[in-house]
This record gives sequence, structure tokens and C-alpha cells, in this order.
Amino acid sequence: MTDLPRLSDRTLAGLAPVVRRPAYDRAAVTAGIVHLGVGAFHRAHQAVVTDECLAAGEMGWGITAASLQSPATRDALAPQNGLYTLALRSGGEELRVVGSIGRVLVAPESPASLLAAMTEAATRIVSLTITEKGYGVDATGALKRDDPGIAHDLAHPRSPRTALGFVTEALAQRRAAGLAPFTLLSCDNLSQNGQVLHRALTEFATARDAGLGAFVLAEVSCPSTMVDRIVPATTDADRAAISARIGARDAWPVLAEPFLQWVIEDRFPTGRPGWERSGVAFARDVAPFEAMKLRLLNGAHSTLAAMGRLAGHDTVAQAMADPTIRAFVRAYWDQVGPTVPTHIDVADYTARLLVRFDNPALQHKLAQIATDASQKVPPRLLGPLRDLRARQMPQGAVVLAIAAWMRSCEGVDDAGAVLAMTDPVLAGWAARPTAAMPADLAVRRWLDFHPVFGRDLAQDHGLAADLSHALAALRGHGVTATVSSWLGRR
Ligand code: CS2
Repeated sequence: MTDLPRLSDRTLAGLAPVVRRPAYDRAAVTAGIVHLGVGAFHRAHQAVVTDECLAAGEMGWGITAASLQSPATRDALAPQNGLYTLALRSGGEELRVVGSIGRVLVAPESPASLLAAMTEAATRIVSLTITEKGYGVDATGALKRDDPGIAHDLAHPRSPRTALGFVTEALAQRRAAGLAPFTLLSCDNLSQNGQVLHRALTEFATARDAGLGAFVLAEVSCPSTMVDRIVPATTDADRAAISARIGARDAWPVLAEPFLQWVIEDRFPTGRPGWERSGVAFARDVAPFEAMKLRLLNGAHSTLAAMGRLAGHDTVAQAMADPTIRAFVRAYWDQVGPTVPTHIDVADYTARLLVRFDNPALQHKLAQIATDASQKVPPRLLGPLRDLRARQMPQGAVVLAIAAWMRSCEGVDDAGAVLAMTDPVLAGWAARPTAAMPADLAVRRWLDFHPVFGRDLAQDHGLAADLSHALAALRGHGVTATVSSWLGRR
């Protein structure tokens, strides 16, 4: 691989014929979007559909991307002029080089450069994939003013570190300069992501200055979006294989499934690219689509991450090949399906999910999904649980999934091997329950943990009893026996 030339504008023309490449003059593109959080997810959806808009002649919508933390993506992409390969994998592999990202900035290295990009007159959209924890809000959606990043940015508004800090400062500067605010587009997996962002931002701006808060509340548009594409993390083997296939060294290609669904509320007061040309759907309300995706796809993913890892599986496809876990996922969908708005065809969606989860070419690691689970469990599992309890409908599958997650946080799998956990919120919780604690005490402690469970569920004694029972069974008999017995009793 080291003998290959580096992927860049200069080597584009010489790539293997199998690779699709930007069909436009990249030098003529100007940036209209600043994107915060230039991870694989962004590079597998928004950057791709924007690439198609550029190819269709909408040259004012190039992307300036920024990392809020690490320089790794910039270090990979800068020598490549922002170019990278997207590999869509199912039976075969479809390769294309994406050209929509121009510059990649690293916020901690130069906050001023990022603020300058965000306050350019031409910047009309600031989009975000900063993960659930990037929003600086608690389980009720309120701003966490004691979060170290938020507290820093409120104390030092001109040199921000967090997404909220950058966005607010950029909006304040635009306002002072008489420039219209940009539209803020959250593409993270949160229910009502636009509303969550708008509320967090309004609270943050108000804490800085009441007038700025009122301006954000009234003038800044935050459409909600639902993005769906499974994007496994790139491995070194992927880097080598893709570089060999394209005939140039790509330091950070991105892999994904062919499926893509992106639904956006059409509230862009200062304009947007014609993303609909590449299949993006614009809707008045994305909430039904979010509920469908978060509860059925992501809910099953988090369940698979917990149960699959306890049972010793490594990837989604492997866990789905385990007959007990597969049967459980189907039962889970049957139970949760009725909490999804009625005009959604749940049977059709879950039938397609089965095919997507079975895709063996993706090698989608359960450990990747288990990362930051404390942020993911509330919308994915607790949302449906609350709905089912309110409607007095059966909840056994959801309870068992939550108990499996609690069990997986105890740090050992069913064979006694260590289960690593990457979850800063849980890691920082000194009173985190351990396997040595009786199941009912452990559950009590979990339910009292407000950042995840809010303040309502701790009052629910029936729920505590059901969870304790499930946790004790999982500890005593393991996932396979516990789930089989639950399936048998249904
Ligand atoms: C996954 C999601 O890592 C995770 O938590 O559930 O990233 C999932 O693959 C995407 O939301 C699919 O659109």
C-alpha cells in the first residue's frame, strides 16, 4: 500500500476505472456549509448527497468540516485535499471518491479559524454530527450548566470548546455584523434532534445574554432530521483493501451499507442545496420517522450490543445468526411496533432491517454500538418502555433488553471474559452498581440514576421488580437460557 500514490486532486484522474469520482471542477466550489463533527457518519451521508448537488452545478454548497476534538481526520484528509473513498458494501463493493469536503479544521488548534468559517456571509447552514453527548443536555433536555465544557464556554464565550459555544458565538458575531443566522441542522440520533438543539442553544445563549437568547429563540431555525445509514468503523484492513482497489492510498476511507434514508424538515430560511435530487425526503414533521428508526433499528441495535456481547458475539450479523437472539429481536419488534406512529408500515420496515442486519460484508462491531450506551438507551429503549407502560401494554421484551444492558455494564460476559465499556458518563459514576450487589439493589441504584432514567421511573415499583427479576436471571443463567425461557413463556 505504501507504494501507491496518495489519493489527492492530483492523482484523481489516474484512479482505477471502477471508482466513481467527483464529476465537477472542485476548484470552482465555494463553501456554504460548515459541518461540526467530521466523523464517518457525516462522510457517509451528508457529504455524499452534497457531492451530487455539486455535480449538478450547485457550486455554492461545498463543505468546510471541523473536528471539535481530535486532529485525526484532518491529518488523514488534508494531504488528500479533503478527498476520501466511500465503499458501499453488500454482496459486492461499490466505490466512489467524494469531493464535497474542502477544508478540514481542528477546533482546539484554532477556534478563531472555525469561528471565521461560521461567520462567513456565504455560510448558510451549520450541520452537526457530534453524537448524543455533544448536546450538553440531561435526560430531560435541559442544558447541563455544570458540564465542564459548557461551564468553560459560558465563562469564556469568545474562545469556545463545545458545539453550543461555537454556534452561539458565531450567531452573536453574525448578529452584530448584520448577517442572517445560518440554519442549524442536527443529524444525530436523538429524538426531535432539532428541538433538542434549539432548546439547548436558547438556554445557552440566554445564560450568556438574555437578548441573544431571545434572538436564538425567535430567529434561528433548527429543522429536525432523521438519518439512517449503518456505518461501521474503518479498520486498517479496510484501508489497505480499498487503497489497493482504487489504486491510491486513502488514509481514511469510509464504509457503509448501500441503504440510505434521510428525512429533513424543510425549514431553511436562507436556502439549502437540492438534496432531494439524491433521494433525501423533505417532510413537515420527521417525528414519525425518528420514532420508527430510533425504536426499531437503534433499539434493536442497542439490544444486540448488550445481549450479543454477553453471549460472546462480535458483530451484528453474528448476533443475528444466533437463533435465540434473532427470535428475541423479532419479538422485541412485535412489542415495540405499536409505539411507532400508525401510518408507518412496521412489518415492511423490520423485514428490511433483518436483511440490513444480516449483511455479512459490513462487519459492524457490537462494541461500536455499545459505546456511549448511557446516552443511547433513553431514546431507544426507555422511550418505548414509557409508552408501553402508559398504555398498559406488555413490556417484557423491553424490560429484558434494559436488564441485559445493565448486566453488560457489570463488565463480564456469560463466559466470564471481560467486557470493555466505553462510556464516560458511566465511568464517571462512582456509585455504579457492580455484579457483587444483589440484583434488586443494583436495579434500585440504576433507576435512581437521573442522567439516564430521568425522575419518573424510580417511582415505579412494578418496573423495579421486573427488572430485578430479569437481571437476576441473566446473572444466574446467562443470556441464551434467560431469553429462551422468556420466549417460551410468551
Ligand atoms: C448504531 C447507529 O452505533 C450505534 O449506536 O445504532 O450508529 C446506527 O448504525 C445508525 O443510526 C444507523 O442509521
